[in-house]
Amino acid sequence: MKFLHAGDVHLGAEPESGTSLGAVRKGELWDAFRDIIERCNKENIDLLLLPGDLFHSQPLLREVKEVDYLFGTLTHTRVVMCAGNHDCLLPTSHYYDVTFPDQVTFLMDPQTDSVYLPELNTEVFGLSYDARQIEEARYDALHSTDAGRINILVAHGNILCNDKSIPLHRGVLEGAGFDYVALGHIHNRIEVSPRVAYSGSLEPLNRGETGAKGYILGEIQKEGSGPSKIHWEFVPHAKREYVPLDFPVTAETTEFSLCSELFGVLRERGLQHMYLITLTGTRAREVVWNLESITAVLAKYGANVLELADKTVPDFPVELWREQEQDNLVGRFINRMDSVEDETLKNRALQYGLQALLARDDKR
Ligand SMILES: [Mn+2]
Repeated sequence: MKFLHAGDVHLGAEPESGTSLGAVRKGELWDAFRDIIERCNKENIDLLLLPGDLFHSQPLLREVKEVDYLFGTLTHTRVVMCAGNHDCLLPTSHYYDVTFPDQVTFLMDPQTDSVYLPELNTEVFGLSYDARQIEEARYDALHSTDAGRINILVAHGNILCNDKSIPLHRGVLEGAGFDYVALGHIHNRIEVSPRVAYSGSLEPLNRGETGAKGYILGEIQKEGSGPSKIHWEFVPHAKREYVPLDFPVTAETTEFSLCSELFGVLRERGLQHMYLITLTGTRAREVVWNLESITAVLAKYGANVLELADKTVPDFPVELWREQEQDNLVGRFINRMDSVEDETLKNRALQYGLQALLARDDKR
């Protein structure tokens, strides 16, 4: 039985809204979901598991209808889904206004629900959020009932901390007799155990969601009532990643050379990605980076630099000034810093102190 587990699709979200990427990203979230449906068809996936937050918020009617249409294009795959905290089943939910095709099961009961799919000898358990916040450990009551079947749980909750969503407990999940537990809610991919996993978000939804995003593709083999064999892997799929990047400069780096070198690195890593860059290292002391203009130049080349921070320090000739400037404040400051024992602290104090002194005099 081949399954595809896609958690936290968050359709309708607009990451980077208010920037030039906003509308693009909103569309890419839908593209990513369409890709999933296409992959299900191409590879004859038996079961698509959507463990909540398919939508980012209460879906619009036209959005539910789009999903309904896409589900209708599935040629082989059965779908089991539930509502998470973001798309919870409030009485006014447009989820109630559409009847998904027969191959889709929406586990809507807020306490305990399941569906048996005889052609797959598989029973899928789960429940749907009926409120944005639920602190009761509702999944703790769910367990497999027939060891002759493949038993799967789709669950939306938090195994790491209490964030007013349903708390999950590793021991309980592992002991409830499930062949696989498809988790949603945490946007990082987490392998809780060989049979319990978060796929993470399908696409990164904010700048904190760095690294590869995608879905889980797996297969379960079961014969008789003995334990099943399972194999699954994470498949990176997101159109773009948020990439944090430290970029070291030297005293030789000029603004033009920086743009050129940085562009080389970004092109190598992929121009589609969204970069969060920190300049590090030692710059020539006369250099003042114009971060806005660097970002604009890189944008002109087609690179998405969303953040550019300057943590470089100026290259002061401390030893030379210690002698040359000993009769003034600069020299006296350098000599006084000798009493600081911690080398890192001393260097940082020298950098900041000299910058402040020189800015005051504007001499150098
Ligand atoms: Mn959630």
